Amino acid sequence: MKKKDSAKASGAPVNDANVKLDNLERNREYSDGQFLTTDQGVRINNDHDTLKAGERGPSLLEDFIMREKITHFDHERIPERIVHARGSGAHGYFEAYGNVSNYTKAAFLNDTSIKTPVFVRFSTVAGFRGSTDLARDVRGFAIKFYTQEGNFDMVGNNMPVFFIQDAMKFPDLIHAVKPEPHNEIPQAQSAHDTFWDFISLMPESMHMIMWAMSDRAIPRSYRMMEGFGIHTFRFVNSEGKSTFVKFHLKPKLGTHAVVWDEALKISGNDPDFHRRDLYENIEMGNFPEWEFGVQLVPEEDEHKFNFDLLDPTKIIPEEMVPVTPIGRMVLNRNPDNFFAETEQVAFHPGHVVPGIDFTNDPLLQGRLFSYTDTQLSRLGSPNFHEIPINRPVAPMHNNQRDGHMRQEINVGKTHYSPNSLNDNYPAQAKESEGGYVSHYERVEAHKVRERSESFSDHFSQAALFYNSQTTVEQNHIINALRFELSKVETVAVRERMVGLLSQVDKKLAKKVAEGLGLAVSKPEKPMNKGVGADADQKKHEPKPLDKNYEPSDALSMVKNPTVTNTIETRQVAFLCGDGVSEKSVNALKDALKAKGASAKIIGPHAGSIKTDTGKDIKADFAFFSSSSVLFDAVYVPTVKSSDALAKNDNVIEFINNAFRHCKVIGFDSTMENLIKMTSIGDKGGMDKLKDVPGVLVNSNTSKNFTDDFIKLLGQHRIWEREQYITE
Ligand code: HDD
Repeated sequence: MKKKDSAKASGAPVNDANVKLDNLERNREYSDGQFLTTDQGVRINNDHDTLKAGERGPSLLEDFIMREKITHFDHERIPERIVHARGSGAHGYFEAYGNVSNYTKAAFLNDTSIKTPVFVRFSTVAGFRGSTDLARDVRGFAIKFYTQEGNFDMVGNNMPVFFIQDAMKFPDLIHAVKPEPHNEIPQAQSAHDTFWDFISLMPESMHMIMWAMSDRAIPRSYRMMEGFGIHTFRFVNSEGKSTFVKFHLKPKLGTHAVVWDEALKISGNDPDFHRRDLYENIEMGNFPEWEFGVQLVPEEDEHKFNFDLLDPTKIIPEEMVPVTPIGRMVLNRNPDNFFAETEQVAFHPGHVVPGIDFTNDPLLQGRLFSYTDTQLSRLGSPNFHEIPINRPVAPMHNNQRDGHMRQEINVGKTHYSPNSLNDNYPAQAKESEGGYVSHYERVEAHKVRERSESFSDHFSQAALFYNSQTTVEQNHIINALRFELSKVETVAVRERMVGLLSQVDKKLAKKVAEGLGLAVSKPEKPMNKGVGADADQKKHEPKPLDKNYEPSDALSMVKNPTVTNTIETRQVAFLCGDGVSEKSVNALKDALKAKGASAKIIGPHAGSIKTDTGKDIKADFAFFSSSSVLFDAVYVPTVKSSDALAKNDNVIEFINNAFRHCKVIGFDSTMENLIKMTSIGDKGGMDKLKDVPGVLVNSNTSKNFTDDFIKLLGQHRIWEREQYITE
């Protein structure tokens, strides 16, 4: 690619100053107009044929060009991340609203004139690098803020809690969820024995299980997910006063998911669904945006809650402590090279800047060790901070030296401190000069290997989450648990899980048990095997449900106060055929475009389709290479060859799936013979269709068809439709 084209082609506004992008420029390579060379810069005359003794003779060892090419290829792979191997990244920026200087001295959160560059990587957790995007899984949401005071990484997820309370259990959790060790089955799924065996013995995971079984685990798009820092961190202001803080990101497009049957089908139709969606939208200039917010808790209120702020399996309900917006984050540029940027980026919750500090959350404390350690084996050297995507934009000087693949050429003869030969440079910075000073926290305690008793309420917030959902969302949780546990072969594990669920909600447990052909036996004391051998079992017995929690709308995607009816960036499939009414197509297409959505033309073949006026319109996809699960809604305009559509199994399946997945479906009234062939057809004839939620018929009498279609599309899904679905 030519140098001058790169920013434009990747969707970035060319004049959008981003110091990190300038910082990357010195490493970019543009081969346009250049000769092919070896790694040593020698021009290559022929890289198609090996050097041989005669045209049909043996290859010669002296062929340095062939040896270099093959050797480099042999070493192209690095170990994938042990978790979060599958991911997608993008560049962007963060702008502060400038309202938190009382709480933190972090300049990038206070100075409204600074546009802080960011690189964000979204991921699934369990699957390998090549696994499907639509696995039921937690999504990683990791942000590197290249601030002027050094890099700050928020290494979060799209769910605000975690499975375990202590980092010591992380290897066990991951071993349990990854494919089973004897046969490496299943890929990117928690629906198997070892995962649920572990979970059934770890009641502390129940809150996270509710989130992971909810539709949050199958997002519609990375652009439509919330992000959470999960742990309680500390803000520290210029007077040294600390305030507890939880980080939140709220997507401008709302938080949305697909449905489970759809997720399964997307995995087959387009395993790169989320990756493609992120990439394409950034290329099209639909820059994803989030509002960055914080929940702030004064230090003196630390013990005011009925849970422990240090326990990462707990949220602070937003109704108790509202989220204060403090800035916005926009992603506006795709990486130039997946490996160099998305694969080599290395995040670490321990990368903090002055004004942000840790708490004693034992999960966070363990993470502070793990992330540097893992980069040493994944990226192979303590110099991973020098990889272009990882290096800060803030100046970097220290006495760390050498090691594999060192890039920097440190000039001078001192690399120790104190030194007198270089006036003791690089010099330590006083706090007033921006030196990082850890929060002055008093710690006085016995050395113990123990869990705090204040971490023992494992069910109340699980129940809070479940009770805050709409009936539709609750049903999805029940169905997810049925699906997952029905894949567990060991009946005792299923039974233990039903027992744990009954501690959260009896009706939930009963419905899951029905799906498994089990009865809910009388509630037994839940097992907690996640304690030390000499631990006082009584002390760690899970506490009974705390009934003081009020349901929280912020936990439901449907009732969420930030829910928006925007249809921006949504894609509507237009099922067309030769002789399609140009007027019908253009009417809805233009109306969608005006609201920021788009139409995709699906036809009987690739290439062009002839309209009723003889014009050609380009088909984006063919019936045989597409599926309604890849779109947000479906429209069937008047098509002359309507019989051909009515007889096409792909078209029928397209519409039936859209119906099953509760998507808006619009038909021109002329398409009656097609409607009759679909599962909508048996809902009682054309005149009854107006009673079927989310199915619109466009006739001369229904002037508001486009308005109604757009309004329903803005609801994301027509959940009332689920009454027609039997599973
Ligand atoms: Fe972790 C990667 C998020 C607990 C150990 N983690 C990783 C990534 C995300 C998270 C988003 C991918 C970053 C990227 O895109 O490169 N991890 C979390 C969250 C946790 C959490 C939100 C709990 C609140 N993680 C956690 C624990 C440990 C780790 C308790 C170990 C004790 N995580 C790792 C790791 C990874 C990682 C092994 C793999 C690749 C990497 O770090 O760079 O070190």
